[in-house]
Amino acid sequence: MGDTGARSMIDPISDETIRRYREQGFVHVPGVLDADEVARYAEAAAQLLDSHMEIWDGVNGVEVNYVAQAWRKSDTIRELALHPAIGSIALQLADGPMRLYTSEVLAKEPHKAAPTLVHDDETGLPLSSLSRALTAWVALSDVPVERGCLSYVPRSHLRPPEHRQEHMTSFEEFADITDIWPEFPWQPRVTVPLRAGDVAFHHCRTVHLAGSNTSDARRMGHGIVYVNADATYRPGVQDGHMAGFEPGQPLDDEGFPLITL
Ligand code: AKG
Repeated sequence: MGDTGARSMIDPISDETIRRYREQGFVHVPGVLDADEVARYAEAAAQLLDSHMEIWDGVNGVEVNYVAQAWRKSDTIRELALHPAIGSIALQLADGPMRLYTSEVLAKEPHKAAPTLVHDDETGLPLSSLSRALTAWVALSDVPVERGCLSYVPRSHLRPPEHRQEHMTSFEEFADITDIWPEFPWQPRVTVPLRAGDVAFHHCRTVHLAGSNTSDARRMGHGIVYVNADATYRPGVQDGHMAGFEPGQPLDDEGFPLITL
């Protein structure tokens, strides 16, 4: 499915990988981080979970234990969020100027975590102008199917606006996917297990979900959210860190660094 083998920081990705991402709305890139990097970032992520963990208690019960704005809370996780190899792939996939918006540590505890509900990321972002926005889901543990890897609906990022929920100002507004896209139950899904160090990228309009963790080990990942460089603030959910921003105001370089190759 994806590129193969470990990569150096400035490797270009193949045209085929880019084509598949644009067509399908997600792509799996193996071996982006080496074993030493995985060990270091996994330790930092575990420390953040010990000190700052929040609980995503969703429609399915406890779906994910997470740390919001993780890159602002740990220098090591900041380094991961700004990792040149991951940022470079994101830029090549997006094909336009991008900035880092946020990052989250995303864990599922063994035998406890429920499936992650079906959603796309655009709905929950308090921003406008998200045509190229994407998430890099970095595996900091092996994530086989049994540990709750993500599944994606191919081409769902291309569905028309009437089948998307572009924005919400409170979680009460969140619409079940079948209400806004009645064809959803009949769409094929692609389940993408990851080895530690692999990264799966998905467009912000790609419909996705994750399984429960029925294994004996914690599932741990780090989601890095990149947005169009000219994205602007649109009051919405999870916007506590945007205090002082006016509606329509562009993101600044200091709080939301530009990604460069
Ligand atoms: C995302 O990164 O967009 C997710 O939805 C993550 C969900 C999960 O980690 O289970």
